[in-house]
Amino acid sequence: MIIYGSTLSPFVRKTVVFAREKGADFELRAPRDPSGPTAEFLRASPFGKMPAMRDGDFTIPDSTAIITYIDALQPQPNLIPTDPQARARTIWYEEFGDTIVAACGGKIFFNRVVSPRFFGKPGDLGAADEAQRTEFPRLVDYLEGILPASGYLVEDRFTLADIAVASPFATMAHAQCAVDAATHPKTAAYLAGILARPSFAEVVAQEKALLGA
Ligand SMILES: N[C@@H](CCC(=O)N[C@@H](CS)C(=O)NCC(=O)O)C(=O)O
Repeated sequence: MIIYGSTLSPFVRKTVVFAREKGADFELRAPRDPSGPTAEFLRASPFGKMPAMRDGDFTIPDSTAIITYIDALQPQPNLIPTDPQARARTIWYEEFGDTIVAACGGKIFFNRVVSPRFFGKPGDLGAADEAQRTEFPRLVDYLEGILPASGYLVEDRFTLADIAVASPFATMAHAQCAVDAATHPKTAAYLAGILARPSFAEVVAQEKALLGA
């Protein structure tokens, strides 16, 4: 199986960490070369979004679709609960990570890191600061209010919910936007615990090396 993308993207990181936790056999392949998106990446991702995946002749884009495929191929270890309410809550937290957290993170990471480093253009630092000042506090206030004492979002065990929520926070941490343990101790401890898992920590260490951080 080939996963196309860079784990600096929260969606790619989510997919890669899920695949690693499943013990799936995959290769992470760059979606671009110096001339732009590669033809093989575009065959798997018609709109050029990462991640995308190829397994033999089968191709599919989108982190949630790829995760659904991997989970169907390899149900164990179970990371998407089967109990109806726990399953629904897991998908809500995935959506929270993918849309609400990643929307804030995108403004911060794109303008502070991606634009200047990868596109050679100054980012809109005002937009990044504004997102950190107005959007970020709502995210951490929400988590601080709902995090269970177990340190896991659903069923008091590690699930896709934890992967999906922690991933965009890892992206923001690369852009000087981290949770303050003094004001949000539960959220800071929660993210530290999830991101310390080898599936996350090894990937984030490679990203830091790439960014020279
Ligand atoms: N819903 C998609 C979102 C994918 C996405 O927006 N990826 C971004 C990187 S974070 C991308 O490829 N952007 C490039 C572009 O829009 O051209 C998923 O979960 O995979």
